[in-house]
Amino acid sequence: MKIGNTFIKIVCMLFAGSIHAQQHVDSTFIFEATQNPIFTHKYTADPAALVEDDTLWLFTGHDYEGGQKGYKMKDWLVFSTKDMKTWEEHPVPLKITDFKWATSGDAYAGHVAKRNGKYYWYISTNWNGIGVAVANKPSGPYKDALGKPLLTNEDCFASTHSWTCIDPAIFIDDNDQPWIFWGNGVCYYAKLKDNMIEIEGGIKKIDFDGLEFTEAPWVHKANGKYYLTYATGFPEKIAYAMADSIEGPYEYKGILNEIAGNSNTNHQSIVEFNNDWYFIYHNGGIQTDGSSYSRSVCIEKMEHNADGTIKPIVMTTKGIYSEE
Ligand code: FUB
Repeated sequence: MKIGNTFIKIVCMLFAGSIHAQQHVDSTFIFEATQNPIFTHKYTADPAALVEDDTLWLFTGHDYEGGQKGYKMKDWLVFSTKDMKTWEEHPVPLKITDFKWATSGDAYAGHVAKRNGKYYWYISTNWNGIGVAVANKPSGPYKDALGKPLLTNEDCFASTHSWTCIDPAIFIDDNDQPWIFWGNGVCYYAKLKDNMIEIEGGIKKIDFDGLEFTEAPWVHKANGKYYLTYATGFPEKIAYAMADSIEGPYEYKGILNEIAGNSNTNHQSIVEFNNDWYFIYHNGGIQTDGSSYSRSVCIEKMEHNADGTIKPIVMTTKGIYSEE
C-alpha cells in the first residue's frame, strides 16, 4: 500500500490454508508456501515455469473465484522464488485486453521463454489464436509483440473445432533452435525464427502409437532424451512419450500424473531447478470453493529413472514440503 510517498509495510499473517503471508511495498506480495496448493490467496491455473540463474519464475493463468460454470480468466500472473519456499507475487504483468485482436476475452494457457535478452510470453485466447507479448524483464510489463495472432485456427490444418489453437509450449534446443508446440485434440509443432515472433518453415503434427492428445503439450530434455508430456483423456491425466530427437519418432511411455483432485484439467510444467526436477500442475483442491473452473497450482518433485523413464508423480497435500 502506498500513501503519498510513504510505503507502508503491511504484515498480514494469513493462517487460513497454507499461507503465512507477508505483504509489503506496493503491489508485490511475499509469502511462504507450506503445502499444496502453493497459492491460496488467488486461483491459479496452467503453470509455466522458467528458470533463470538462481530464480524460478512461475507464470500462471488466473481463474475467477468459486462457483464458476466455465473457464473465466482475464489476466495472467507471475510469481518468483529462489528456494521454492518463499514466493513473491509481482504486479499483474499481462491482461487479455493487451491483445486488441483477442475479441474472445479469454486468457487461456501461456508459456514464457527467454531469448536474446528478452522475454516472450506466448498466450492462448480460446478461439482467436495464439499471441506473443514481449518484455525486458520476466516480471514485465509485457506488450503485444505483433498486434495480431502468431498462429490461428487456420494454421491447425487437421482440426475443425474453435478452441484447437491453444496451449503454446516453447522449447529451445541445445543448438539454439526455438520450437513451439501447441494444440487441442491435435498436437502441432513448428520452428520459430530467431526473432521469436515468426514461424519458420511448415507446421507439422505429432503422431505415434498410443497418442491420445487432449491439450497442454510440454517439452523438456534430460540426459539427451526428449520428453513430450501432454494432457490425455477428459478428465485429464498427464501422459508422456520419449524420443531421441525433437521431431521424434516419439514412443509412448504411459501415464505420468493421474486425474488431479476436483479438476477436469491438469496442465503440467516440468523444470529442473537447483538440481531437482519439479512437476508443476493444477488441481481444484482449494477448500471449499475449488473446482474445475477455480483451480490452484501445486508442485511435486519428479524423478527420471536410470533408463530414462519417469517415476509416476504422486500428488500429495504436503508436496515438496513433505520433508519439513
Ligand atoms: O485454462 C484454460 C484451459 O484449460 C487451458 O488452455 C487448458 O490447458 C486447460 O488447462
